[in-house]
Amino acid sequence: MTETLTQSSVLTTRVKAALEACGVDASAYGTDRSSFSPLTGEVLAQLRSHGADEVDAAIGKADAAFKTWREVPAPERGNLIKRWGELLTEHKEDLAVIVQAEAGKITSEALGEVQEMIDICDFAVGQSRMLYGKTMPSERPGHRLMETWHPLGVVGVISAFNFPVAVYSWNTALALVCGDTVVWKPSEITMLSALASHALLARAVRECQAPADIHQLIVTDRVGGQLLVKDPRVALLSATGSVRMGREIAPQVAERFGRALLELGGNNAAIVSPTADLDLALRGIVFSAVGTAGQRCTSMRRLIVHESIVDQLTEKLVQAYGTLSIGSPLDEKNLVGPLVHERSFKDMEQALVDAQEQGGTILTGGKRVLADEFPNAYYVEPAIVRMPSQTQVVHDETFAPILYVVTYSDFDEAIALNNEVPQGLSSSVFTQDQGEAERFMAASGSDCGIANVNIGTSGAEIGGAFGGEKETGGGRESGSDSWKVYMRQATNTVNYSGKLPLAQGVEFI
Ligand code: UN1
Repeated sequence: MTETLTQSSVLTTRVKAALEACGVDASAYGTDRSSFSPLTGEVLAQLRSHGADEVDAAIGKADAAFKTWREVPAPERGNLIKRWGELLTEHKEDLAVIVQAEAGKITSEALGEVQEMIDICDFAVGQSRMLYGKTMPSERPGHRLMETWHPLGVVGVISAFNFPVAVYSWNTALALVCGDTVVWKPSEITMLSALASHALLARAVRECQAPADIHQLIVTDRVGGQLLVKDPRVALLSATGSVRMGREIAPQVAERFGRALLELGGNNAAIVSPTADLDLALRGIVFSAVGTAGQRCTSMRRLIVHESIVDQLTEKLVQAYGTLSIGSPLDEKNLVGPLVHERSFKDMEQALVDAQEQGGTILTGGKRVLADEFPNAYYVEPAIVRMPSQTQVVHDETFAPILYVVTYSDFDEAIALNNEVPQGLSSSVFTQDQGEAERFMAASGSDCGIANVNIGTSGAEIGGAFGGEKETGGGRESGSDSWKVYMRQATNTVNYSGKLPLAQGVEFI
């Protein structure tokens, strides 16, 4: 995928070819909305939007298809996801080209995102034979007590631009093996990636002769998304985005007693102990702080460093940042691609102004680059800012590559600093002291959903549950037993005794 970007049309041509290879059909295109590339600012394609009636119809179709799909044996439902995984493997490069063009990822990360889809498909296929319920000893003779897991209904998925297809696939692969149907509202920024993923799934659905309507894609904006949030036919609403979005959505889903799975802000920190292997820490920090241009939910935004090593570590970091090449991800040598749009750049600029006003010193970065070559794209130097403490700007998450550095003197203080912010997605500690590692992962340690040791905050595997606490929303997606949120649980008590003993020894007729 190496190519020097000389003409903007090169990118559009590549994307068009990839969309065609994935089987996106002509009816998706129109004149209602444009899909832009953050690489150049160019329009990649124009799309047709779905109106309120079409959103309503999509929910209706998914609801009707649920009635059939829930009756299909789960391992057979798994066969559909197996086929989807095969098609994703076959079209890994095509989909990565589109993800790269729309989300601005470097090639390796764009391919990694599609790999994450393939991985969750594998996981979900296995899970389709493991939708286990428990049996428990009954307190009554001649009774069996057990639980069963049943399909839940329509799952609404609202996904973000930064992982335009992976996070959606975590939800979709599990929801479909669990017997649910899906209505997907992708980010308005990454509609082409969505159309391509949807087309591959639609092909798998056809080939496996699954009910055609089990998967619906709605090309719509916030207003269309609201219809999904408020619709009582949507049993589970899984949404990834900002804390602000979550605050709006959560009460609306709760009001109708729907189920919500929220994956909201991050603001993740790493603690660096004086015992840490600094070379290893350096690589982990740079990947998590700078990868995806700091636009992951799991991006590292805070570094809590022991005061005895802070100068040494920041010096190494500044040096490492100096070697990162920034520019179009179409050029393989670049490790830092663009911010997604001008607003992100403005937010970054503002955060850096605020940080300085709050006593911070910029150690490196923060400037826009390549503005002459790409006047409509926003490439920035990742920034490191030394802060006297975690002031307000450090508490607010800015979705851009800014790493704030603060110091600690004892480990309890470091944990307190880690936990001080309102968000609670990911965290990590770099240490060779086993006691510190254990304390970090203990009940009184990191309060985040992810607590890593000697690894950065980002780049989780699909096998573990993914999600976070506090303002991050509390949801868990992806691996482990996250599948349970996509199903409803029933408890069954079976009496084969021929008598009717009552629980708790109650006597009646
Ligand atoms: C996200 O940014 O919403 O752990 C998801 C990671 C990726 C997923 C990030 N596997 O960084």
